[in-house]
Amino acid sequence: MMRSALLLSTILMLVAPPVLSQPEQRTDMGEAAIDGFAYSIDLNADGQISPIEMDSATRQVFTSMDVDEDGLVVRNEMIGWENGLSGLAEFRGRGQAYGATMGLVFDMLDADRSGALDVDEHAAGLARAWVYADRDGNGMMSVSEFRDNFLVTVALRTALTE
Ligand SMILES: [Ca+2]
Ligand SMILES: [Ca+2]
Ligand SMILES: [Ca+2]
Repeated sequence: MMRSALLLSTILMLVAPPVLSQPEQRTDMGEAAIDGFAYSIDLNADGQISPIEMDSATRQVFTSMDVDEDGLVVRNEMIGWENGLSGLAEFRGRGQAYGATMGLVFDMLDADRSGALDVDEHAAGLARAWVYADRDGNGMMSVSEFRDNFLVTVALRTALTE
């Protein structure tokens, strides 16, 4: 728990100072991709990502990251995920930052430090991130909470732009 909290604060420190959302960010490819993730997770399009929607998304993501289909996701599978933003990061000369930041996300999700995630470990870690992102505590992660406070989103933005 302490280790997770430390990694999370490390990642959050990387984005300090908090960037106020600016209208032109929406035309940024990274921001557009983040919005695309939000809309694909929000299956019933109510602007809120429920725990069930989150869990369903994490399981789909896990399957698509597990390229060798051994039921485990290792660090390089997460960093190289084809639906992630590694291509955009490379294009911007941010490949190294992307790898390092996604490596931190991997470490945070790898609760038992085995060097690999199983599907439930991955889902449980992202469920914790969901709880953290629900800043107003209303039991739902809104799309804006997802954009601004969800660990993976924050990490992706950091990797691409900071
Ligand atoms: Ca929803
Ligand atoms: Ca695998
Ligand atoms: Ca909320």
